[in-house]
Amino acid sequence: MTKGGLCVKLKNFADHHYHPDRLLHPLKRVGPKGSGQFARVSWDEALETIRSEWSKIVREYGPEAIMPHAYLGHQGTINGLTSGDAFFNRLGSTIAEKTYCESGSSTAWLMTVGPTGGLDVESLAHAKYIIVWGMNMVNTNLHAWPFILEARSKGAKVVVIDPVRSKTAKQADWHIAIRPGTDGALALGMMNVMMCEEDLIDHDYVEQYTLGYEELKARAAEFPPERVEKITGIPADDIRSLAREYATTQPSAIRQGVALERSPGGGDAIRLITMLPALTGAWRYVGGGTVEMPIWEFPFNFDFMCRPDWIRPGARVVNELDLGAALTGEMGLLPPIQSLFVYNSNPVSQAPDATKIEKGLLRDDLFMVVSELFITDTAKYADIILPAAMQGEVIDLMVTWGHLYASLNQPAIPPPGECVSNSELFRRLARTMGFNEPHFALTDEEMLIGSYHWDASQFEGITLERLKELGWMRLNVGLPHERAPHAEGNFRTPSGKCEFKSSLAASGNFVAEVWRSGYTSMQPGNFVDPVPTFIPPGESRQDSPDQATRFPLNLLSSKAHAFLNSQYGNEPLQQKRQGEQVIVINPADATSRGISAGSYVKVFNDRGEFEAKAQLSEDVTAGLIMTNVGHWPGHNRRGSAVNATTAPRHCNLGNAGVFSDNLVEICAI
Ligand SMILES: Nc1nc2c(c(=O)[nH]1)N[C@H]1C(S)=C(S)[C@@H](COP(=O)(O)OP(=O)(O)OC[C@H]3O[C@@H](n4cnc5c(=O)[nH]c(N)nc54)[C@H](O)[C@@H]3O)O[C@H]1N2
Ligand SMILES: Nc1nc2c(c(=O)[nH]1)N[C@H]1C(S)=C(S)[C@@H](COP(=O)(O)OP(=O)(O)OC[C@H]3O[C@@H](n4cnc5c(=O)[nH]c(N)nc54)[C@H](O)[C@@H]3O)O[C@H]1N2
Ligand SMILES: [Mo]
Repeated sequence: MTKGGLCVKLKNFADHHYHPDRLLHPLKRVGPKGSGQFARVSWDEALETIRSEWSKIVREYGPEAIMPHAYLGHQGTINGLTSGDAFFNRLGSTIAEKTYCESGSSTAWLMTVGPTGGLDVESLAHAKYIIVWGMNMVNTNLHAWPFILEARSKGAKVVVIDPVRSKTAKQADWHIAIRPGTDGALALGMMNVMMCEEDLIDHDYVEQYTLGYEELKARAAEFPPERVEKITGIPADDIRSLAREYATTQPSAIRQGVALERSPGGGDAIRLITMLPALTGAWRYVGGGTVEMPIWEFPFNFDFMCRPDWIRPGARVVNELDLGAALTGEMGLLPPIQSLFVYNSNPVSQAPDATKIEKGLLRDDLFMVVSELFITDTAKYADIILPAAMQGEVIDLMVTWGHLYASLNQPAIPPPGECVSNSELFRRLARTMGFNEPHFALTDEEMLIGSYHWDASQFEGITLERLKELGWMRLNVGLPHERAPHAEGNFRTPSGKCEFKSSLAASGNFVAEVWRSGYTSMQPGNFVDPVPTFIPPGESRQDSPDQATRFPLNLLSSKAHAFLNSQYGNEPLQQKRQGEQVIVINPADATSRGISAGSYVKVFNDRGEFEAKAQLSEDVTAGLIMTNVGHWPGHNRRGSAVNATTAPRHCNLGNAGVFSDNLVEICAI
């Protein structure tokens, strides 16, 4: 897939394995909370401490007083996103809803086209018009870029829609600078041109393979380009040109980025964008259509992985993005969270409202366990730390975010010291807690076998044995130069059509089950409009003018080029490559605040603050500033980073985070 190329962030992968700071043995806290003073203990002592503390908590408060917290540290099938779910469901703990990323996008995608992989990024080579929408592809999805370059060498036009003139935008034929959180309005404006002003619709396709055209047209009629210009900041005539070019240059393709979900209306924006190729019939062509996350072609057996059958009826669900409020008591949880078990995640760096999380983690009555590779800003607060194995040390089948291959990760070296994989961690914890179910005695390979429906058509010809020989295999979903998965409809929604009017919406808001430990919540009363619309940002100069008088700048936080979220942020060569935490600011905004290039500034709002070095650039328009997420707060000046300022609110679908919806002020220091 990468044609032999390696992401910059993985250039020093071997150094990472042999990093002198790597945790090799269990530790227990010996100083005050958060002091970072630990002493080595045996695995037996660590597990016995967990057993006795948890037993006490369960006796006094019940098992829901224990909460896991996990996300994307490991990206494999048995050590990644769903690892540990079965254990915690069996324990009866609070269910942690894991919606840091993709839950909004995927919920929108599933509502509109169903669990399909969509357009293969390799097929982009055959497209004539390509929109990269809310994604800094050159940074975060580099393996797809060569296919775009190939298309362009054959004459394709490349458009990037991004508030920032990102690395990717700089390489585009056309950069459309949109106000953050207004992508839904732009999609509706394009639809207005296509459906109302001009007739640029493939009526035959719409007739056969879609549901709710008239309702969508009525919605689009509310969004003429002149109105959309006011919302998005994009000139009306540019909206017209974009709609016309996109609809009439086939095959046209849209690569959607996760940034689209990071605003209050992100879910509906993604539904609207996902509908565009059905309106124009772009799905008819190889290289036409849209792609969000093709993971849906993997035939997971979530029931096996997560064991939702062990969830007690009415079990409590707490969203991980609300961790601060959950820990400090602000949420008023009964029973309160008395123990937090963190693995595969680094919330002090990656979760919103991090200042409040740190306050919660200082609670003396909170028993905190962390399974980690390093003493991160989060692990620093633990009572017990358990050493984890790295990806190069354990077997797993890697799931994909941007292609259609199954890759078997086979251990290159054994784990050092007393490090264990997440799968082994939960085997040990289950034994410690006396859980005798056969599930907890499965070997890694047995878990891998159980985690997939190997007889599914996508896995035809694929076996664990063949993967061991070959390393990777393409899913059986058609070849990139032939694949047109929805040329004849075949959407995987309840109606089998692309749903402009969602039949799932009628059942209320829902979070796609993978983010919920296999627990699907169809909460009545949490109503989603069956026909998507534009939902304005929560924090912006246009939408919250009062707040904007104190905090007039909208702060975006993109992924760092040299880090993977916060991973590799402690790797000296990677740090050198990334440089220190900077804040990119328009010269006009800098001058009016007396900020000069290269000076340090404080970025702040009511939630918190961090410091960064000012970089003056026209890459951001006045009113917008940008920084990167992933620098370790503890390595920054004053020990904090961007998430000290971000808000723990949710996008309208999938309870995703709204990291782009953030007003701040900055000042020279
Ligand atoms: N190097 C590197 N690669 C990574 C990662 C990493 O940490 N480092 N992380 C991985 C992960 S977990 C993920 S989820 C992906 C995410 O990868 P992407 O989908 O690319 O997401 P981001 O980097 O958050 O943002 C991409 C662009 O969206 C823009 N943006 C922000 N808000 C909006 C908005 O409201 N509308 C529009 N149109 N654009 C907006 C930003 O300016 C930015 O240029 O990257 C993955 N790849
Ligand atoms: N401001 C802002 N915040 C964001 C985002 C943003 O764009 N802006 N993006 C969000 C997104 S898209 C994502 S995906 C999240 C990511 O949030 P996280 O998943 O919390 O991010 P990571 O920094 O990768 O942290 C994973 C931790 O797991 C550890 N780890 C790695 N492998 C293993 C393992 O095998 N076992 C165990 N036990 N631990 C392991 C790593 O050392 C690391 O400390 O961040 C979100 N936060
Ligand atoms: Mo992510």
